[in-house]
Amino acid sequence: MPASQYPYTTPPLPYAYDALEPAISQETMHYHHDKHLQGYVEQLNAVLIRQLPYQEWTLEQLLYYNTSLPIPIQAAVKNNGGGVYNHTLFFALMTPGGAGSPVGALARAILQEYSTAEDFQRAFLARARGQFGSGYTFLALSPTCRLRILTTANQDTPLPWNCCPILLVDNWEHAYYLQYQNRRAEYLQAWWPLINWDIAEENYQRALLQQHGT
Ligand code: MN3
Repeated sequence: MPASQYPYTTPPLPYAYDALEPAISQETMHYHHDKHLQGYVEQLNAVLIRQLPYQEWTLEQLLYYNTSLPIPIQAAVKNNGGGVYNHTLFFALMTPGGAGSPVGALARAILQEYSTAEDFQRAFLARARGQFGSGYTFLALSPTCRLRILTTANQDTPLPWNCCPILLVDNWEHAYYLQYQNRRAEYLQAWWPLINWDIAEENYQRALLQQHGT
């Protein structure tokens, strides 16, 4: 996670705004990155500006230990910090063209948990299609190092459940409505081939280290 401490900055996209076309339009990427993510960054900084002790915490700590924060700032930190965390992961996990299918140790772990890569894809996309309201669908590593498909509402992350995110998709309407209107299933089908499986593998390796260390 780049710049994961106060003051937060908006990480630039690792590709051009139009690089994911036609699956995700340049206009969608401009709004999503420059307005939505930028907004979460600014609001998180505004919440923390007078919270000196918590400026020293990492973004992960703010989310993981959210209920240890002063009650008046808990919700704002969870919502805006989660918005920064989730969007940073989400944008990094896409790439023009995509790598096609899982690679490395993550690919082997997926085959252990789901019998084929296609079964995993079906299960993941079914959860994403079926999610009620705004939120995310994650592939995450459980405390016992098992792969789990999870959904969170709003900008919540799986961190408070001791689960480390590996892959996620943004199911908020702002992620697709300009292009797909209410057709979330079409958006999800178009998103899948964009997944940067090299980054997913990096996230998996980091998650393994984190879960073994706890
Ligand atoms: Mn979003």
